[in-house]
Amino acid sequence: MSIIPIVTLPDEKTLREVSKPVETVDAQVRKLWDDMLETMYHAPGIGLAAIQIGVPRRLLVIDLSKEDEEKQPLFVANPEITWSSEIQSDYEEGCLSIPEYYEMVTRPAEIRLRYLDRQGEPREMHATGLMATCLQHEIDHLNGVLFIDHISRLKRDRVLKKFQKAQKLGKL
Ligand code: GNR
Ligand code: NI
Repeated sequence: MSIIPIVTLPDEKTLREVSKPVETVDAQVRKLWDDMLETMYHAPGIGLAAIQIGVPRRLLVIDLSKEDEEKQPLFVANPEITWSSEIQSDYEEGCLSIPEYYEMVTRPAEIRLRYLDRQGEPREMHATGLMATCLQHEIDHLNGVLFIDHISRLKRDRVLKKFQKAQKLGKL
């Protein structure tokens, strides 16, 4: 397994890409998932989409376990949200591709999901709470969407400008 550099703003060329489905869950996909997981644990973060390490495939990993608990990695390929609750919930989100920026985001509180698991078997799951938030955040990445797209334009433009400026000053 390897730790791979995470793509951050202002690299919107990469982060805005729409990722393509994987055709089969093979050894290459499992290797990519393992690298994503190691990169995510190292960051540290609770979720990671493949595009965040520069690979435009519809793959993500999530692990919500606490530091003192056994790890609980979730490997997801080609996710599709089949249902979202009318009820919304607010959560303060962050993103490894937008370091050190946190903002409240409103999303459906519960979702149902179809995806392929680590064996390539189709699965369904119902997610609530942080898992529902995190899955929606990661699936957004697969579609080139960032959590700042769910906040006010003023705040979004301010964040984008900050990262553009930091890069110009050689601080990224
Ligand atoms: O580590 C992460 N924490 C987080 C917190 C609230 C909502 C979403 C997330 S996902 C984020 C890692 C990341 O950027 N995944 O794409
Ligand atoms: Ni993110």
